Amino acid sequence: MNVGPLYLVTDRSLTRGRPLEEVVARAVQGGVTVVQLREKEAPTRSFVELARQLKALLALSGVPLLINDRVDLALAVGADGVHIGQEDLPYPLARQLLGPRALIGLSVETEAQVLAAEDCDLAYLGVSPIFPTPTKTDTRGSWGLDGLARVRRLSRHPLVAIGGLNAANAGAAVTAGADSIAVVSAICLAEDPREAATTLSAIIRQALAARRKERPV
Ligand code: TZP
Ligand code: MG
Repeated sequence: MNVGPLYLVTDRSLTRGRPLEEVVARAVQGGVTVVQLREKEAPTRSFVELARQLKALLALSGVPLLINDRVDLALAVGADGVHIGQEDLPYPLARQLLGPRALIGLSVETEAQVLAAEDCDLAYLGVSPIFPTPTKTDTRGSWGLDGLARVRRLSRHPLVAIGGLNAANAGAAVTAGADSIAVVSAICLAEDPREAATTLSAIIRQALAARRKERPV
């Protein structure tokens, strides 16, 4: 299973007070192809509850649900997979626990991490962050579009670009090598998350089509 071109990462503090399910439902109507539930502060009990709600919501459209960091919660709620970072459960243990069908995405912040990930059976590599972003500040620097292009040359995995991406730069990120664009604020904070997703989806798909034409595989 592929995560598709438009990837929504949730942040309940950036929904303008709207319930997360409402924002996610609208975003899916606009063309989001995968949702990652990311909860850095929530107690386990509320994290599980949210995951259950999103799973039920997403089941209606067949959009996969990934859980950030917490392999145990992904297993508990029957999510489609997890997104792990370099400080989380190591890939082999996540794979062992979740089984061969689970989607596992891994964040990379350095070229050494990109190379180490070649041995993993990943759904995607999260190239993080492309640009500095107020949404996540505990990062070691940013890849930029040149860095993203370097990762493209080094990795066999599909690439999800994240960090500071929006309608103005998503096309350039695809041209540089991203197969999928992940956003938090460009959708969660949007006045109309459905419209924001529709616009982003069109831009990304257009850039992917142009890239295929330019560089047929
Ligand atoms: N990982 C790397 S950057 C980031 C995460 C979760 C936040 C991206 O947020 P935004 O608002 O799309 O820049
Ligand atoms: Mg993590």
